[in-house]
Amino acid sequence: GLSFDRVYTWEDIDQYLEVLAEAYPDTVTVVNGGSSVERRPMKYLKISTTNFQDKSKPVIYMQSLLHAREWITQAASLYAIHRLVIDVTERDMRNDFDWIIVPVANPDGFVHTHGISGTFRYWRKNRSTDYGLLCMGVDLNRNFDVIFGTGSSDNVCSDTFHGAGPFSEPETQVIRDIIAEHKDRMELFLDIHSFGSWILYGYGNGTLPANALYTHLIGVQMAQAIDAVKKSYNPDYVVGNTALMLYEASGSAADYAISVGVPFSYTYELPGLRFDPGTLFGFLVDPAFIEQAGFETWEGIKVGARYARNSY
Ligand code: 0X9
Ligand code: ZN
Repeated sequence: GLSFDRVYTWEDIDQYLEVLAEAYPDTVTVVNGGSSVERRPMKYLKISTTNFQDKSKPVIYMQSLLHAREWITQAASLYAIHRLVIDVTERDMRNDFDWIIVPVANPDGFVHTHGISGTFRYWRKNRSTDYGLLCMGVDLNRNFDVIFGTGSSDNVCSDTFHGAGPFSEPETQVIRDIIAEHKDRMELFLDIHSFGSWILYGYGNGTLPANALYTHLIGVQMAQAIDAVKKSYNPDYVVGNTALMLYEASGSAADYAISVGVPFSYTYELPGLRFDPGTLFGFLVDPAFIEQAGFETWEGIKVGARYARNSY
């Protein structure tokens, strides 16, 4: 297993997924969904006690590191994997659902944030060179085919540049294809970001989905489960529609999942606070907070999963 006292590199995680699949062949499959711009394999785990053959089970999807600099989010995926695969106490979560977990949704960007002496630590986008070399990269969370271009930038130098068109980037194509393959029984979609202690739902233009009330109520239940185990100096999670609570955001992964019929879809923004003494740490990670971040987020995910099962 992993120790939750450090941030792992893309290579570490890539290798870990292979090791898990080999060590737990009955429950874990590693899939290479396609290549990133810089030709890194976009690997993800399928975790299932029935090898995804039992079509009566809901599928839960989660991903992290779609934004390169949001390092703490890997803890949520790696912790969930740990609890589902290795921990004997999570039988229900393992038995009742098929899980798809994409720990590094933006591998090139994430590798770039490890660049020389931390220069590129705050890189957010992918590493596309299609739009010139002066400014590189597309905001992958603006590149999905949903209300495209309304809450994003057409300036390639912007951190929210939407790209040439919907799914212009190989990384979002991979995610699109995973959703398409499983959307018939995908009940819950979770895109883990940081920072701000938010649980957000669509749409990013302020239009509410038909099940917005239920979406909100489940969001509140998830937030309460996290807050119940959080460290007291972190703020409580706030739940709401992205545009109403934060700002307009088009082309997001979570909104795309709703648009193709996934009933419950959330963007988590993990806390940006330092573990101790409680000052703002933003995108930087206090190693002492990593395990707590994974643990408390998992408490929220389990609540979401139970509702997903009951409504399936
Ligand atoms: O702006 C974003 O992409 C997300 N915030 S972040 O600070 N991590 O960049 C929020 C996206 C949420 N969007 C929807 N659920 N519509
Ligand atoms: Zn983000």
